[in-house]
Amino acid sequence: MLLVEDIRSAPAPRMGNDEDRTDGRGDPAASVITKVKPKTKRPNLYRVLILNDDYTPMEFVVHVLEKFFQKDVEAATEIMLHVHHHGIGECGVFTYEIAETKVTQVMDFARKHQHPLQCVMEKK
Ligand code: TYC
Repeated sequence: MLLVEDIRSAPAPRMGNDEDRTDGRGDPAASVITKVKPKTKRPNLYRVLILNDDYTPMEFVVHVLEKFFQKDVEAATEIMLHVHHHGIGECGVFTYEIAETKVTQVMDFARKHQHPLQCVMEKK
């Protein structure tokens, strides 16, 4: 015959390993709440800028903006004129490696054509 005392004194049903909610420090009542942190990180972004000078032809700067920054002739002309009047202007915003590549491409292209055009990058 099964008595109610037998049930009361029986060990508590055991949890499976993956549902053990104790904190591992001896208090079976303490729960461990683990927060799962979403681990997507936004990349650092860098502006690529060109600088004005007195010698690089306007048409060459427009060509650079079309060739390396995928600008149409209207957008390229607007950026070139902004740089001509204000001394510096933004060609685009990129992750580090892409920005570094653009700067190198522009500097190599300017040197090859013997123009003093300067291109730099700056962390946003
Ligand atoms: N100032 C140059 C000129 O008058 C034109 C120019 C524009 C040069 C933009 C560089 O990044 C530049 N020929």
